[in-house]
Amino acid sequence: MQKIEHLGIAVNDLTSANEVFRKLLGKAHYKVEEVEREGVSTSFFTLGDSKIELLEASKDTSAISKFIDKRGGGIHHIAIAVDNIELEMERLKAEGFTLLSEEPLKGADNKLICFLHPKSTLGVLIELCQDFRPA
Ligand code: CMX
Repeated sequence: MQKIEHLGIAVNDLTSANEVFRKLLGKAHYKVEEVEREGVSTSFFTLGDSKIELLEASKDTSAISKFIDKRGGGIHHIAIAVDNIELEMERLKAEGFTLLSEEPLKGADNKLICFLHPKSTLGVLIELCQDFRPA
């Protein structure tokens, strides 16, 4: 486990949230990316060695849509950078954590990712992510 790679924040409206975070951080987001499989539109801001990811639901069935309906917007997940996601998944599974996928998935911002169920991590949704540079 290396560091907090990013914090994910669920928002109702990405355009107005980008503006709030532009004012807050004093700089604009560096990318916007759709993650079709997850039904989300995302934007990323750098913050020192870490990042902030804003997430807006692009489908009613998205995890972000359900989260916002239940809890309103706010911190949705903590993403931790790892060197070898498959080894970490194996280790965490053996430690009794519940993984939300059997294999790493392709996530936003050139990452391989795997989520851990918040019921197994004290109510906090954790994402593992490893850099992924397709050849
Ligand atoms: N943080 C903490 N708790 C959360 C949570 C979150 N982000 N999302 C859901 N929960 C809690 C709910 O509050 C609920 O708790 P209670 O039973 O105490 O009410 C419980 O988990 C079950 O939640 P639910 O609303 O019934 O939703 P599901 O069980 O259908 O799904 C989860 C929950 C975590 C399995 C699902 O949201 C998931 O698979 N998340 C991972 C994928 C994801 O979040 N994708 C969006 C981001 C993608 C990206 O970053 O690119």
